[in-house]
Amino acid sequence: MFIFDSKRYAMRPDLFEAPDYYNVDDLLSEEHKLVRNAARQWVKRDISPIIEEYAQKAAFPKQIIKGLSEIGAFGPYIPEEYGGAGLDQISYGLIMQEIERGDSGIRSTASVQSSLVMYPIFAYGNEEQRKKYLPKLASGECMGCFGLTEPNHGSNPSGMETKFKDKGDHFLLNGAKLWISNSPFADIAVVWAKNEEGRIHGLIVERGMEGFSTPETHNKWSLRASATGELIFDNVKVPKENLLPGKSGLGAPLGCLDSARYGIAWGAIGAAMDCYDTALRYAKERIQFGKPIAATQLQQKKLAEMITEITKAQLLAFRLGQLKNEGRATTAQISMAKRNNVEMAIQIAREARQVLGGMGITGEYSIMRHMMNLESVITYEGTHDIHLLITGADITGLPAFQ
Ligand code: TGC
Ligand code: FAD
Repeated sequence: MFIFDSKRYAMRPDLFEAPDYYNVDDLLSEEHKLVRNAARQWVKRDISPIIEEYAQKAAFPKQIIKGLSEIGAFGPYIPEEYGGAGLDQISYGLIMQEIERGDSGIRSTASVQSSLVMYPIFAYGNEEQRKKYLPKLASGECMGCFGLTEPNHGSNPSGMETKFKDKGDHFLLNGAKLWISNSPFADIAVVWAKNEEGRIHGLIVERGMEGFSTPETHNKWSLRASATGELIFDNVKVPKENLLPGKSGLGAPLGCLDSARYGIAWGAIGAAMDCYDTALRYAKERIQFGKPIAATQLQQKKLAEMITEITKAQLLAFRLGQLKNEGRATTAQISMAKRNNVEMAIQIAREARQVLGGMGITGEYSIMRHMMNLESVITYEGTHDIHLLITGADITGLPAFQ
């Protein structure tokens, strides 16, 4: 008989079995399955046994950085010549799904490193910058963060106040960024700032540059195993060779967001799968009124709706992956998938938590942690509202942001 031990941090053993109601696996290549299975096994071995403890104490488990690199989570689609895994977009999505099955905060670290740090250096950097930074970012020897959001400009980044001046042999950077994943330990930051003409550019700022600090943000009830902080620039001298020359304007950071949002659309499926699988197993084992609660119509309704929504989300992500592989996925299509799949996951977490009754609120099970994490996921990378407005603008041709 299981005895509840409120002093324990550890979750129960990870018995996860991935649901695949529509045989989506049949659509995957052998390489997709190999990559996915490696990530799945790594999560079971290296994340599940420790994640509850780190979430409870609100710390990022730095020891997992090497493992993330080994499963190809840092730059899955970056070419091998720069240290990336050279995989396609579906493999990238599957890796994000598996990591978020363990914890959204760990997936955040991988998303930021891959899509918000490696991608802009790869896509907008020059060859020297690619060679200098990408291999170390892929191995985890160098960790990065992405500074777009500011205290006064979240959903509307075009209003950003962080700016830099041309001082002849260097740029002088001033301003502040808020809510930056990985900032407390990152070695470099890809920072978006305006030049004297008000044009947005990306700059690589390195830890140790005078006037650059990264205070941690505490007191989060969500993504507790992910380190979040600020980026403060007080007359930071940034070498001119640290400017990303390939693209400027708001479209440059938004292009990175396309890639990260795509990964989140897959990641959220992982969190939802974990909640569903946990609730299904619990419902079959938990006896009330002389029978498993899974034999009651009310709990079956919850579980049946969960697997239906997961299946729809899997198909949405898979098709989006195909479009992305062909270079045809639009920003609005990515928004739809991010918005739908994160909402799907948060609803499933809430329902799954109820299936477990009181046990659902404890750290013995992963559900409440997923539910709290998803409150960030539904807000960052464009809020639920902003993604609806992106779809609205796309189908009507009439942007309603202002
Ligand atoms: P808008 O006028 O629509 O566009 C400005 C310029 O950008 C171009 N553009 C894009 N280019 C490339 N890719 C895209 N996805 C693009 N979307 C737009 C556009 O064509 C235009 O170009 P040009 O040449 O005409 O100037 O811009 P807007 O100011 O009206 O804003 C639109 C809006 C609201 C959709 C956008 O600002 C937005 O997406 N806001 C949400 C902000 C956001 O998502 N922030 C995320 C911060 S990073 C983060 O949260 C990381 S969490 C990571 C983790 O831990 O996992
Ligand atoms: P606001 O923009 O102030 O929005 C507040 C509310 O108003 C929301 O409900 C929003 O939907 C609504 N709203 C805004 N505009 C409109 C409108 N036009 N019409 C209708 N409703 C509207 N940012 C980074 O740059 N890098 C990171 O690494 C990063 N990591 C993050 C990690 C965490 C844990 C969190 C919570 C955030 C992170 N962010 C990061 C910031 C994130 O992208 C922003 O929080 C998000 O874009 C929303 O901005 P905001 O919080 O300022 O909310």
